[in-house]
Amino acid sequence: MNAKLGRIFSGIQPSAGVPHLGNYIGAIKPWVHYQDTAPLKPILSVVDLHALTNPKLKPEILRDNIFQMTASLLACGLDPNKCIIFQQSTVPHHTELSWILTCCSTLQRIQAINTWREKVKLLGKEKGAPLGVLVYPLLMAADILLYKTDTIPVGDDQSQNIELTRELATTFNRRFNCNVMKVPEKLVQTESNRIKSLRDPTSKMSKSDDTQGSSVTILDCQDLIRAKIKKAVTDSNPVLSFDPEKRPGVSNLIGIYAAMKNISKSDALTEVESMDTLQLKNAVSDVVVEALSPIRSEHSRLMESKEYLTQVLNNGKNSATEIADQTLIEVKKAIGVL
Ligand code: AQP
Repeated sequence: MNAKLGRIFSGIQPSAGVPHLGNYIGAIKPWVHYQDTAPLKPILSVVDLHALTNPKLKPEILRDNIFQMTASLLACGLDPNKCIIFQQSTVPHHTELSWILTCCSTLQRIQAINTWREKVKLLGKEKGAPLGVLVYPLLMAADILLYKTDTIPVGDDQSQNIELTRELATTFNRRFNCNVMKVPEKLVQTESNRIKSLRDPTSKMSKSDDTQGSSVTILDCQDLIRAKIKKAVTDSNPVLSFDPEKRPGVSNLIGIYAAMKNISKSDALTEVESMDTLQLKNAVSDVVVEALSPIRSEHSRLMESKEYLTQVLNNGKNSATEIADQTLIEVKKAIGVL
């Protein structure tokens, strides 16, 4: 048990129903580890309200994605008896606290966070992007502060949002002369743990990237996995080495190999050093196929039972609401509306 971890909160957007290899390696595998090592049940949210920042997401797709994502998390090994899994919008406290925090922040402060510029670019709507793309860090702050979170495992691209959350917690406590907000610590994933796109290994593997073959999803069949990895962009140097700066494609594959085998990158390099690029791709495909096959069949079994998935989310909602209720009452008393 790692007492330092305290309460962990993390979220995943159901912007696509099924996580990709980056989500699996960078987030879900660590969550499975935390559910056995953290002293309090980790809280994991299917953050559907965040997915609304994508204006292209259709209601019937989102509805299905929420089930698909929940089934994916369970199939990957998350155990509803060891963690709290819930759908964000079923706990309205998130939006309520988000508004209160919006009134504690400034436009200038939010505009200084550069993730919104990237999101606007990604959505391709410089003029028409939803305001949520700008203010989502305040909803994220509410997600975290509502559960008096101690530790937030995040990718380095989310560091600015966590800094904002920490600042908001401190400002709130100072302004309202209270100790309601817990200032969370971030557990930053280094750049080297980021899984890159198979088509462009200089950018991260992403659910919103619709370039064909850019990501492997956890439900891809064996043939598709092998085909995508075979086409992964590498370089013309036949000798393998690990150098994410100069050789992003090859290094990404070595990183995937290491993560799927639970070994260090240097051990992975030792194992694959004598291979050529095609052999490396085959070796990576083998370990990915081996790890994902049972997940794929468990996912399809779980999708047969929507009642069970609904029950898991309902139980999660009840547990999350119990904690969120408590915090929101304290917040309301502090700001003078209760
Ligand atoms: N490429 C990646 N490598 C390692 N970890 C990753 N994560 C995402 N992409 C990679 C981690 O997955 C968790 C959930 O991510 P998210 O759903 O909140 O959205 P994201 O970080 O914005 O990831 P995507 O795939 O690019 O989703 P969309 O396209 O919906 O925005 C997070 O812990 C994240 O660090």
